[in-house]
Formats: sequence, structure tokens, C-alpha cells
Amino acid sequence: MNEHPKQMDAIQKLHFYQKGTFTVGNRLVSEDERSVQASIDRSNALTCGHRACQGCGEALGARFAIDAAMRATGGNLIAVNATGCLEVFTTPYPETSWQTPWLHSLFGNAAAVATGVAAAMRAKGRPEVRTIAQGGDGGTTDIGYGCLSGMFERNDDVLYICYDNEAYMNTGVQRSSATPPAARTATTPAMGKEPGNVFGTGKSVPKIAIAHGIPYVATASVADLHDLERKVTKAMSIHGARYLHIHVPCPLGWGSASHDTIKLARLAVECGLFPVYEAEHGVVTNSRKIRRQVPVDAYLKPQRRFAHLFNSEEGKRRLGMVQAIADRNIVEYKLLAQEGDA
Ligand SMILES: Cc1ncc(C[n+]2csc(CCOP(=O)(O)OP(=O)(O)O)c2C)c(N)n1
Ligand code: SF4
Repeated sequence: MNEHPKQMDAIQKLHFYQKGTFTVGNRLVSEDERSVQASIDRSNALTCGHRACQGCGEALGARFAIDAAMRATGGNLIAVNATGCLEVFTTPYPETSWQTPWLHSLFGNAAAVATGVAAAMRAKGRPEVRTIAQGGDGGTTDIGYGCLSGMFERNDDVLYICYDNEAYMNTGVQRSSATPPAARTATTPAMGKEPGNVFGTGKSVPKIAIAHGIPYVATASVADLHDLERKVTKAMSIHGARYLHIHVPCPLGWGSASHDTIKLARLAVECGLFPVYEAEHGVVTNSRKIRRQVPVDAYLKPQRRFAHLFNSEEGKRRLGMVQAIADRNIVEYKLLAQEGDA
């Protein structure tokens, strides 16, 4: 029987996602391989009804991070949020998607407010209540950086989580100091010989956090949610200042397809542009190995913010410069798997 085109549209391909994924369905894998999300008693700290874009990496990262922290603390958790997408899409007044005590003050002071919350809990004789601060890369690497460095330097008992989508997304994709070279944003040259962000600027807050010598620093990706949960759990087992930097693709700001979020996050790791590692007390202790390095083109091409790199000789030259950054990371963080690596 021939299907009418409209009927064809209505027929959706069914995928059996259950086994082997890191999502709620992985109840079918053995218990020790399951993520926190696989458990029916997960806290659903960030629940339905929020207004993130389809495929938002930040929403996914926050849900897994906060649920893992809730489990690690037996639900004794207060989260402080910087201004930004995560704050705006979860709490359109008078509603909220958070099912945990949650506080928003200003764009740049989340680390300082969290320090105050942790101190207040101590003063009230409730040291079991733990504190997390969280924000986007703009709120972390630029405007909130002074408060964050102070929190690190005083070794305050706070886990700070940065959701790095590589620009100020909430206000229309402006450049931050975490925006990668060559990426086009609303505040970088749109055309000319060298469109997009310049090379040789910006900063690595994970590296700066390590330089503060704080107890725990890690990077993570929404491409490996098990690793992300493990790092949050580990961070909550430690007292003092801790920092977790999570790479979270943003379909709206990157000009990528919403179904490509996880794929792009994985390619960023596998090409070497986003190294995944851990450090304790100022020393890098391990890095996630890559079996086979993929060329940066595979990661950059599906993103419209990098389209100009693929349509001219000048673009090709700058593509080579991006590849050189990835290659340097591979060496610096010893990212390529050697024979005998687990
Ligand atoms: C002091 C101050 N400056 C500017 C703003 C406007 N503002 C609100 S959210 C935002 C962007 C947030 O970007 P980022 O921290 O990277 O988080 P994202 O939205 O990308 O998750 C800006 C500029 C503000 N609220 N307060
Ligand atoms: S703009 Fe980006 S970070 Fe903000 S909700 Fe949309 S996808 Fe998420």
C-alpha cells in the first residue's frame, strides 16, 4: 500500500535507545555501569517545563551535574546561579524548574554568594549542607572571575561549575574570553579577510584554577556523562574550593543542528580542542585518552560560526592554525592513547 506523503511524515523511525546509552534507559546495563540518571530515585533536580532550546548542552550538563551532586550529598545541597541562559530558562518568574534550594543574585557574584551560603550553613551548625555555584563561561571567565579567584584563594568550601558554551549566549551570542579563535559571534568581525574571533587571546580558567593549587579541578564533556557524574561525585567528596569546567554545545550560538549536540561535544574531545583532565592540589593527575585523533574539520564544519573557514584560501590557512592548537593540546595533556593504556 502506498502511503500518502502526509502519512509518511507522521511515521517516525523508532530507535531502541535503552541499552548502552548514558540516559535514563541504561537500567538494562549492569548496575555498576549505570549512571545516576538510570536510578529511579534520581532527584530530577532540573525537571521538565524549562525553556532551553532543543538540544541545549547546558541543560543536559546541569541536570546530570546537579543530580549527581544531590546523590553525593544525600540531597543536602544549595545551588547558586550566575545570570545567564541556565538561570533564565529555568526560572521564568514566577515559575521554576529546580527541585532543589536554588539562589540567583547577580551576573558576576555567584562564587561570592556561594561562599556566603557555605559560611551561613557552618554558622547555623548545618555543615552537612553543601554548596555549588554555577554559571556560563561569560559569568565565569569574565565578569565573575574576580569573585571566583577569591573563592579559590580562600579555599572556600564550594564546588564551582562552569558550563562553557563559548560565548554569552543568553544576550545574543557575544564573544567571551572562552570563545575559540576564528569563531564568529555577534561581536567579532562578520566579514573581511579574517572574520571571527582573533587568535592568541582568551584564557583557560581550568589552568588558572590549577595555578591556585585548590584541592580539585576537572574538565568534562556532555559527550561522556558517566565521566561527568564521576567527577561531580568526587568533587563532593572533597572539602575546600573545587572547579569543574563542562563543555556544552549550544545549537543556537554555534549554528549547529540540535540533534548534533552530543556528536559535536565528542568531536571537540577527539580532535584535541577540548582536553578532558583532572588535577589535584595544582598537579594534573590524569587525562582522558583519545584512541585516534580526528581532524578539526570534522568538528568545525557542522557549525555555521566556522563556515568562513571552508570557503577560501585564507580560511584554509586559519583552519591550519586551529589544527595546530589541537595538536599542541594533544602533546601538552598527553591525550593520545599509548599501547597498554586502559
Ligand atoms: C552586570 C551585568 N551585565 C550584563 C548583564 C546582561 N547579561 C545577562 S545574561 C548575559 C550573558 C550570559 O552569558 P554566559 O555567562 O556565557 O552564560 P550563557 O547565557 O552563555 O549560558 C548577559 C551579558 C547582566 N545581567 N548583568
Ligand atoms: S541559547 Fe544555547 S545555552 Fe541558551 S538555552 Fe539555547 S542552546 Fe542552551
